[in-house]
Amino acid sequence: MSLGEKLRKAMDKLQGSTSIDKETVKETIKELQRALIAANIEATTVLNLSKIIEERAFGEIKGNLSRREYVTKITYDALVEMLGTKKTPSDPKKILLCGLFGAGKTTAAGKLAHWYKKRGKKVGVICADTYRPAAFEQLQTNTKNAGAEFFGIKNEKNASKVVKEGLKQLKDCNLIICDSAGRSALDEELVTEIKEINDVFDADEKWLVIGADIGNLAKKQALAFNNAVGVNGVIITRMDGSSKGGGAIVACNETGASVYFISTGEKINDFEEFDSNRYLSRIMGYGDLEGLLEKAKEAEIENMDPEAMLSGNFNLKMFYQQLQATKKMGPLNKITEMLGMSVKIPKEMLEAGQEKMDSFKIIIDSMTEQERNEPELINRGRVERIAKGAGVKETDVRELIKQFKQMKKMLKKFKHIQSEKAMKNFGEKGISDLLRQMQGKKAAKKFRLR
Ligand SMILES: Nc1nc2c(ncn2[C@@H]2O[C@H](COP(=O)(O)OP(=O)(O)OP(=O)(O)O)[C@@H](O)[C@H]2O)c(=O)[nH]1
Ligand SMILES: [Mg+2]
Repeated sequence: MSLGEKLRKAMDKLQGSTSIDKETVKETIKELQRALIAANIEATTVLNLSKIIEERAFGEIKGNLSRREYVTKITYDALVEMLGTKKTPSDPKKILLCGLFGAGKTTAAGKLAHWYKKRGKKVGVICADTYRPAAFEQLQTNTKNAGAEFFGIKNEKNASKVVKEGLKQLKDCNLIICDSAGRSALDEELVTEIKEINDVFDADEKWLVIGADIGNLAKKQALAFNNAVGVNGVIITRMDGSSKGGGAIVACNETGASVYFISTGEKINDFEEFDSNRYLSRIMGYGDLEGLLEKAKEAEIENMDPEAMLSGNFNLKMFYQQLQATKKMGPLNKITEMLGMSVKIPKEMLEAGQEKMDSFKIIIDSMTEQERNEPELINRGRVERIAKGAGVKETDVRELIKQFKQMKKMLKKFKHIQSEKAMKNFGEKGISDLLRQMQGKKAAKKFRLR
């Protein structure tokens, strides 16, 4: 039985029991532990996961979920966390690929070049493998297939020299990928070479390429390469052939180096961004969980904290949530209306169709975490990059930012008026009643405690 099937079996235990009590949760955890230990996942990680589930299982349920749905959801979330939730960097400048013999570095270099090129980057690839005779031609072909620029010096033995020259030749590229040579083990020779390359190349991203078949041994390798050059990301290859992929992913995540991509075959398109949620639902065959997760997400929106929105830290994530909530129940409009205030939500915002909402979501997803939190950083260059990444027009990105700014301005006004006028018109109880109606008890209670 694969890891996915075993995890599924543990979750089914939860679904099959008549009531959810401490005993059921304990049984589920035990089953999960068996599945994870059998996949050679480290005991500390397994215990950590068990503790998280135990602690959260009887917490306060948000929204309209049953206890069974709630425990399923927190268990699923804990597994997703274990697999890592860091997003693939959207704007890397230089990526150094390292790894042992035959791990799939040269193949991954071409796939990465293709992946980022499709997202609007001008990509160059340097062949710093001066060790294996056919490396030059192999990488040159892969790069050509990706539609990226290639640099290498045939018969040159000094890898650092190639990198130095490559950086000069590819200076017009906004992403440079460097493929390095592999060895059968991380020996002194390889460490010295990769360190030298790293010094000259000065990469912002240093990614280890490993095959899924090594399972939890991935941890040892990730730590060793981390010692040599400071690995911050991982590409796991041969996910098509192995059942140990889960072990390798968890093992890398334990070292703090997140899995960014998985490779599922030899062809250029057999490559995807790693998404722990998607991965987990796939290995567990959990299509039916989608509905539940969607329901939980809606509950989160309904539980949005109005105070956080008014705190001045309003950002694009909250904007998106608010747009969804506004569409559903129009809460802000209702408040402003009832308070007799002149601030109104722009009509186009309320009338945004589902298509627009989806496009806003893709645009926000294409931003970096920093951009989502500090949208004022988004200048012309960034607009261009985000639009390319999201596959939309630049005017769409600008429209989103415009609407965000309008809402932020409105919230500022609202905060100002809220304290003076609201009290006069409604009194404290009136407002908390209104908030309770719209956002649930918690928000109302918070308001009263102000
Ligand atoms: N099935 C499968 N094969 C892969 C995958 N990735 C790479 N390969 C194959 O694995 C072999 C080795 O891949 P390379 O990209 O040359 O590996 P490398 O790390 O550059 O190897 P060295 O440069 O010799 O260290 C090739 O035959 C690839 O086609 C994958 O995800 N799945
Ligand atoms: Mg190679």
